[in-house]
Amino acid sequence: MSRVVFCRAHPSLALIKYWGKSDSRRNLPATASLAVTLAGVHTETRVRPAPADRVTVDGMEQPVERYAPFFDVLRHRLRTAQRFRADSTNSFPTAAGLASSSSGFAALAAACARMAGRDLPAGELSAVARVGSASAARSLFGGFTLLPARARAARQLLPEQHWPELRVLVAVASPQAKAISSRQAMEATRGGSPFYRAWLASSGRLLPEAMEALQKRDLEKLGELARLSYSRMHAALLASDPPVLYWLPATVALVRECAELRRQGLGAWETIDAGPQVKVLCLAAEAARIAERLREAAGAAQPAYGAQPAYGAESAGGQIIECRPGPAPEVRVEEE
Ligand code: 2P0
Repeated sequence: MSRVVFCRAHPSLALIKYWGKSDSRRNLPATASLAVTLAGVHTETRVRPAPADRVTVDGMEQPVERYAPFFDVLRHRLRTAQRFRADSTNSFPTAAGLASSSSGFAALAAACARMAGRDLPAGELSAVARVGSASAARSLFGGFTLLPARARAARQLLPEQHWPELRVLVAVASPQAKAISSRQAMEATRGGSPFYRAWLASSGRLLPEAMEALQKRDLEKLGELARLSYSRMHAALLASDPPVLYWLPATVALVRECAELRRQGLGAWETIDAGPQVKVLCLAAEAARIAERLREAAGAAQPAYGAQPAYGAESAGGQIIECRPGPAPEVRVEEE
């Protein structure tokens, strides 16, 4: 019998976005991010001892160099020479702007620490996960989280029970992996967008108001601030040289549908990450009605040029995944 460590972790959706690094080598964020950990979507990772580090995601071997800085810091922090084999699966499209790297590195950090026989505090695991992906620092905590600018670790602001009626409808505009990673796109924005400095300044101004709206469970206020955050992030991206545009026709259709829903008195506020998907904040009582409208809007949108057949029948129909504030990663030891 051999020991396997299993971890299920949930992606972290930023309402106020992290976009840009203050230190690329250490992977420190240039902007503070305010996020919610999402139940309803997850990464499941199984870790075993191995002669060399190896990672698969949904059965696909991952490039070792992408994981090397993370494993180096992990081993240093755990004071071990252990190498790991990790096999991950996502319950949602990978590398498509659904924050698979947040839940992925969070699960990996938690599972490897347990395999090495060390249960580090969540704050320490958060700092290790951040080296893999800064958003993963937030996924080590449930509920509502903050990763301050230039911070090495995230922290929990409020538990998931703070706002049990909150829903996030994830509208999948395309399940295809993105052509440009968020890391590349962030660097492109920092190096080539004249709006980068304005983005940093504006992001810092949105944060205190957003924290207050979250504390008060004021969805309208929080939703409007989340809209400003993603819109300004994408405006800076679009002004990069060369420009980066993650949006597809279904993305635009979904943004417009949210505006129409609000005009009709329904509370639906969208946010968009480094990909074409649209995530819509709403309350449980209106979630089913809003989901139906989003499905219709995404389904009616024209497919992306040249993106058939992956952007075909099923995806163009607009898959909607209903999420709610979720828990911290769950870790357990299995025998096989
Ligand atoms: C976020 N995103 O706050 C922002 C908003 C996408 C848009 O964090 O370079 O995979 O690995 O630290 O965390 C996606 O980027 O980037 C991301 P790295 P990450 O959730």
